[in-house]
Amino acid sequence: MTERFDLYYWPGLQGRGEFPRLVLEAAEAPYRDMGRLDEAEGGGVSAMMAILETGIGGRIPFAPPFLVEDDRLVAQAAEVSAHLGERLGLAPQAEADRLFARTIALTTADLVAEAHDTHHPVGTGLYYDDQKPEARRRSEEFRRERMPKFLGWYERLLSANPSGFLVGDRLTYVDLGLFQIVEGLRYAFPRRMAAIEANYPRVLALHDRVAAHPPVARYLASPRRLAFNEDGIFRHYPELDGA
Ligand SMILES: N[C@@H](CCC(=O)N[C@@H](CS)C(=O)NCC(=O)O)C(=O)O
Repeated sequence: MTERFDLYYWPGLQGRGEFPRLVLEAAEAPYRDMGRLDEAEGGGVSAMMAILETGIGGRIPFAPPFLVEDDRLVAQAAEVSAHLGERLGLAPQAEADRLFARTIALTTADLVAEAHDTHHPVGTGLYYDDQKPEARRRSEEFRRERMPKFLGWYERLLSANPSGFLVGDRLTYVDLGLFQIVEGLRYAFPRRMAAIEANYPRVLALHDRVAAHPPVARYLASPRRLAFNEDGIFRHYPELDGA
């Protein structure tokens, strides 16, 4: 094994690539962010498209993000994050905790998909402008029902664990995922988050603890951390927000 990780994701946005990227950064792992790497160095969108076309040894990912490590290829943001967490010391030790961490990661991926669908409820391939009324309806329901349900579930997990982490007694990849969820929801739905986030004090405390983790803090202050924008999963369209 080379111990070098190649992460493939679209350049110019955080998107789902941010979940595995945070794991690599928190572990200070040697990695190449292939979508953002120059074509001359074997990166760029064309390198990503080539793997989406032909795969590596017959392993063809359906969509980014995906990770390549020698002849290994892992796709799906939750699966890549779990794999990296387990490889890089950012996963629980006990098997029961490792399994439950995967449960959390997949639930976080569900939340990400629902956040995406607030602005693309009809079709991923259609423009936002062509699905605005549906986006408004979907966002209302997401803000009213789904945000409290998901955030309340994370809060209950944290209430049940005195360490202040989601699983076990140390930082893991699922804590990094929850950090990103709070960041994303604050960006996309600032009015709604301002109205409800105080109901989730343990979630906020974990968010702040992750942000202060020195490798994460260095990453967040670096140019590698892109700003949120309206190409990603979490988009700020004021008409979709509300208290
Ligand atoms: N369930 C997958 C979804 C992957 C996904 O939808 N990737 C987006 C970018 S965030 C994409 O490029 N999709 C292309 C497509 O679905 O055709 C995951 O969590 O990684």
